[in-house]
Amino acid sequence: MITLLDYGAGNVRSVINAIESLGQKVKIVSGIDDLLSAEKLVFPGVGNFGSMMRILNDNNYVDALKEYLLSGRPFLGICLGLHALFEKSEEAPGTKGLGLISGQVKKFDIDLSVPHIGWNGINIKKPSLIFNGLRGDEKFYFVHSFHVVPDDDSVVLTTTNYGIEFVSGIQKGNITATQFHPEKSGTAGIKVLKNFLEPGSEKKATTHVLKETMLSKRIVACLDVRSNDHGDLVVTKGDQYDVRENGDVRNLGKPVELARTYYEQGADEITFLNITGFRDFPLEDIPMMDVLKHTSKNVFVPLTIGGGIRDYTDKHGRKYTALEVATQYFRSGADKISIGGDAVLIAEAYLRTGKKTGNSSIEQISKVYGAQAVVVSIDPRRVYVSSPDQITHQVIKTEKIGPLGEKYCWYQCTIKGGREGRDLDAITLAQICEKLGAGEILLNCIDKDGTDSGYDIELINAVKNAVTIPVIASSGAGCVEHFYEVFTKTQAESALAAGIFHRKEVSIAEVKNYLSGKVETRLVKNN
Ligand code: 1PR
Repeated sequence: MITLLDYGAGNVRSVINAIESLGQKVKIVSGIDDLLSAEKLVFPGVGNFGSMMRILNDNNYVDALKEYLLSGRPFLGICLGLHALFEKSEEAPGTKGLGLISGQVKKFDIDLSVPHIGWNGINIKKPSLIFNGLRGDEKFYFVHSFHVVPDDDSVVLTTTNYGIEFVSGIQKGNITATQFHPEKSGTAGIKVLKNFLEPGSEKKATTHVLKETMLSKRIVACLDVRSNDHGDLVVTKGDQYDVRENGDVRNLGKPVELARTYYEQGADEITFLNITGFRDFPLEDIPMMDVLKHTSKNVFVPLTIGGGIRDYTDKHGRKYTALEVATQYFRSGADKISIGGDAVLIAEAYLRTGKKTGNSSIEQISKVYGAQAVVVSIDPRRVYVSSPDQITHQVIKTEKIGPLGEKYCWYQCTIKGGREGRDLDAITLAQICEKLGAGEILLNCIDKDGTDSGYDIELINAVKNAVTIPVIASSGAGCVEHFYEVFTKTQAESALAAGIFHRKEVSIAEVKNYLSGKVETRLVKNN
């Protein structure tokens, strides 16, 4: 029996699913006695150091947890479960950590995008049972803005390079903790968990020693989901956001099955967009929750869900906050949520007042679950202008001359699935959302969606250069070369595609094989 300490934030379901996939049972801590009597304890966490320690203190878990850690019984900490072991964190100055490892947690101070999101390697510094059976060149999934700095080098188990060489794993006696998420790291991560749950006796040294690890560019498979006219939940795909063909909603498959297929092909992430979420209430949309629950049972890469994340009043007058909606999604197996229409309205309000209210969905979800869990999905449409002074929006000079010979354009934000254009440009939206606490931008483009004509490089560069958070380029991929183009002509961290994968024109494995040797990616055969 594995005991799991769930302090109420982030996606513990995926850790439970990963452990259960290895045939083990999980008991969730519901009181101090569960901690004290645990045989093997896993402490996963995403979110904020301050709120984690507050919850541990409020539940009187701190002393029991320390007692467990000092007892010599096996412990695996993941992400914040690693940070908790340290004395303090720059994420919450003044808040004390458990202090079992001397040192502190610091914010990344680098020129690269923060959070550090994605698949990166590890340099294994000492033999450990948890790496038995691994070669050492596998990639693992990271998502964090802070990293640990132990005082004593002897506890360092692994390091990873991202602007600096930082400590990505520690081991001290019975205590093992990783910055990366084994439960989200495909088969390599599952192997690490298995080694923790059923350790052999022999520490086999890994055979591959990396000099410097590299963050991979991510390939994201996107599943636009909605009910068709017969009431079945289907994966659909639009052509410039029009998902109907001869009057019917295009049906390209079943969400859970397709997600599993893409996971097996090597998708680094799966995104579900509930594309009618703007008009329905997601908490009444039980099938969508079920999609997440079933998918997260056997898909061990990050899952993002978008659609309908906003404050809502139901037909009985009960009010729900966007945070409550997001919490249900996290509890169902999502690692990140994506906010579309609501982000536009929030940014418009911010532009009117110039003030952060702290009440917006972006701020609230980011505060509780961390910036890395909040993606803002932008649905812009290109609008040509003959001169930049014609409008107040951020305008770019374009090489694709407009129909009336215009040399400039701006990207107008839309809401309600592209149905309503707003007086806000995509660059400004991205900048405001970053300020309010978003951790990533999913940058669609209505003009390119479903066209197979390649990504809108000008749009991606304009937005990427305006923010410091990672950007997922989306819309228009029609062949493997388009992925190469977006990664070499822009600094986007990820490329998302839908149609070519659903129509089986190109598989994810083919994209990765094409990029191999040209662009850093996670090759499935290596993981
Ligand atoms: O506004 O918070 O409820 O979120 C709704 C979400 O649903 C938004 O993220 C919005 O992008 C999405 N959405 C709404 N309507 C549509 C539609 O297609 N009618 N889909 C829609 C957006 C675009 C991408 C697509 C890429 C790649 N889909 O998801 O997957 O363009 O496609 P391609 O590779 O085939 O070119 P809210």
